[in-house]
Amino acid sequence: MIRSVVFVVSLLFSAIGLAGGPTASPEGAGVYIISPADGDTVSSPVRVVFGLRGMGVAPAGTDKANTGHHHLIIDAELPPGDAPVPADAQHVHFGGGQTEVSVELSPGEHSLQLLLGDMNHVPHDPPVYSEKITVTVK
Ligand SMILES: [Cu+2]
Repeated sequence: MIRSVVFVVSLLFSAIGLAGGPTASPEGAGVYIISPADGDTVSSPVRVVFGLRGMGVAPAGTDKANTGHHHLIIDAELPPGDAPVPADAQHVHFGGGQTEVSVELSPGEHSLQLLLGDMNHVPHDPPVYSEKITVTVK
């Protein structure tokens, strides 16, 4: 049972090209969106609160094991795991070590997902990312 789960998870990683970068993440590390909840109807600007377990938040450029900074992926798939996270309207960096943001979103459905990056904005190995949630902006 466990073996088949591991197999499926590794298939998922390869399917979406997430190999991870040179910086290791510890076992049990996880990132998650505290607020809003999946399926919520919200008004813009939307306050998004980031949660992290098993690792610490550090500003970009900080060379410290088991730390990273948040990236909010908006209406996009996860980027490649072995390259710096793009910086654009759909890939927002929190290189200052921020753990929440107020983001302007147009009315309609939007997806939100968190991806942790190392000091060089590259995802860890294995990559640390949240479930993708969907919110509706009224
Ligand atoms: Cu970054």
